[in-house]
Amino acid sequence: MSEAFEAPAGAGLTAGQYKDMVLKAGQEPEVFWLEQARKLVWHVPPQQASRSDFTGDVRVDWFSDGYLNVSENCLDRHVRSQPDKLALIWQGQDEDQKESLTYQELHARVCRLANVLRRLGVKKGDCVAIHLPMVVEGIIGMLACARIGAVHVVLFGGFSAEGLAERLSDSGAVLVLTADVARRGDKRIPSKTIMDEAIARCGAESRVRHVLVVSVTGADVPMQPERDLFYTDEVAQEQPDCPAESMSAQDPLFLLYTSGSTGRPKGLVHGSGGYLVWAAFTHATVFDHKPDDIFWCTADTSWITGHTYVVYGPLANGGTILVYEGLPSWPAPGRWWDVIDQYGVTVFYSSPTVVRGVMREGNDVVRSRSLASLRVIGTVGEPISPEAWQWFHDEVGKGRCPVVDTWWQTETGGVMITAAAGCVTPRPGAACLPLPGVRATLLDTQGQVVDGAGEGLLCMAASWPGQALSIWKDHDRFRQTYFTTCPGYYFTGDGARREADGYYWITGRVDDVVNVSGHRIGTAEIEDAVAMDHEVVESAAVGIPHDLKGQGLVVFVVPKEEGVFHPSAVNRAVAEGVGRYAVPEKIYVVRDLPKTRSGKIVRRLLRKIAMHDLEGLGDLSTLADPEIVPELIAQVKAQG
Ligand code: 6R9
Repeated sequence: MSEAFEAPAGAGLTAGQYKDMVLKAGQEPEVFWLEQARKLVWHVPPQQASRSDFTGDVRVDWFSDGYLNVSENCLDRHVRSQPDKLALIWQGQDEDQKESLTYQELHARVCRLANVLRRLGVKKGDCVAIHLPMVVEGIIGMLACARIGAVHVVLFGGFSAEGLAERLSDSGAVLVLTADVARRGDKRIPSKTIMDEAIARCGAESRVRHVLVVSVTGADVPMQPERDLFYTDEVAQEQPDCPAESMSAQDPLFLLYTSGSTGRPKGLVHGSGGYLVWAAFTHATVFDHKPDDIFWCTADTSWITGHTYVVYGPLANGGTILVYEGLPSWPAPGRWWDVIDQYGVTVFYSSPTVVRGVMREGNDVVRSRSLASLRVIGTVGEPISPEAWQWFHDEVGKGRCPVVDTWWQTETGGVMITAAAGCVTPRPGAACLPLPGVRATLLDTQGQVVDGAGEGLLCMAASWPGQALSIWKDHDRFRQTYFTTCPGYYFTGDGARREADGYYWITGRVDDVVNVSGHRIGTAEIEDAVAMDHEVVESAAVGIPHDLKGQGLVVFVVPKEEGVFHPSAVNRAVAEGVGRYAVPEKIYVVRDLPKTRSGKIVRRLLRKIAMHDLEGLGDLSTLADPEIVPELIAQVKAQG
């Protein structure tokens, strides 16, 4: 195994060097990606980059003759070169709950747990479910699985027992890591009890042999003899060393069920080699990683963003991550800004939902904090309106930090389209330019490639190292979902517009595009226009059937102050921002919008509520706040 730690390629680049990299990755992808791969440590270095093929049965295949271990790349090589560097700073939601782990300490903790897993019979290729809040053990759990070649599947703490059961059955998890209780502000979520119910619901289908319980609050929980074990008791019996399994680059590292989608959950499978190359490369390139960074990605680890930019990217690059357990404005507005000041966070990566939420608290909150340590700030998950972008840039970045809006998906493993910090000039509201090696393409509805400026379905013409390999146990569904809409291409499900100079603007999921009298209207377009109205905090547009126009637009608006808000202002903003044809049929003034935990507005629900179709609203447990649904129904009824 090679010893030296080579700095990731993307960091510290000038705009010119970045352009050269884009060219090289485009012209000689094999050479370029092998070069990137060799920055990792391998047991057997790969001789070949991609053998992927988007036709026929579809194959996503990267570095497949190489062998490595992901946890060695994230830990051991840094322990050798910088054992005392902080790997992880954890701050609980109460001030006095905190912990800092050096690379050496994190390595030891991961090894102890890896030994526990092995002792409990977890084998290479087995699935382990991780159902924990933002505590250190969640990250240790992921890395411990990686160490022994187990496949982790991180499950959101807010899933209902039914939601968990579905995913436990589908993955066939043999062991579960859960908490006694999870905290969310003042709320307490009885994680262990919910998990017990989930396992019971799996019935004969359950393969869960053990449940390891992390004491987060120290609450008493029912323990089933033999099956249930306390985490701390188990790790205390083990040694802080554990040999790492040698994994093929194509061996699965994790499964992750996609958020907010309809139908059965899809367990996207990510591999070990390609995924880690992509995580490290994009983390370095997009955020211009520097060794002294304190990198804070606010995403929950149960989201792909948490996998790639809380854990794998920054740790592969030997960085220091900050993990904060709590909510942005609990116990009081400005909590996250205090965390940034307290720890000297240099890179802050969050979501437009968070930006809109904190915007709503007024400028005084953010202006009363220093935020001088910040160097780069970013968002992911949904389009950010130009107004929110500008506010983030001016008030949080103090006009000094590049703002990176990053477009990507669970399926892509890491960032695909962005304005890489220091290399690409951003445009507020635009996703900007594809990263090196990303062959983004627009196709029209006839499947023809759109050249130059234009609009179409956002597709990828070739594979990239971070691409998901398959859907767990259902490769045909993978092929059908992503490779049949535009044969020969990976279809993202998103629409996009491209300017003549290549900048991309995401128009939203194509299933969210509304067609009013033949005019195609992106819901994001409407919402951007509505956002121009300063009385409005947030809005969501949906299309519902309309006798004359095919579809009509309905807009849900969250006003800053309910009493003083005039719906006609929305009409004006849409007419001005988009055109008269896009003026909504109906505007509903509501307190909040239904969102997934990753902050995506669940338009499917809004559409049904707007149509007064209240049958089969589906599983609401994936919502950040399920209570909003009955409230919305009542508000819509009251407004006719
Ligand atoms: C990382 C993540 C993917 C979908 C994607 C798109 C939307 C994500 C975006 C964005 C506009 C951005 N999306 N980032 N839309 N601008 N910067 O979010 O993964 O949860 O799988 O969602 O989210 O619609 O297709 P995932």
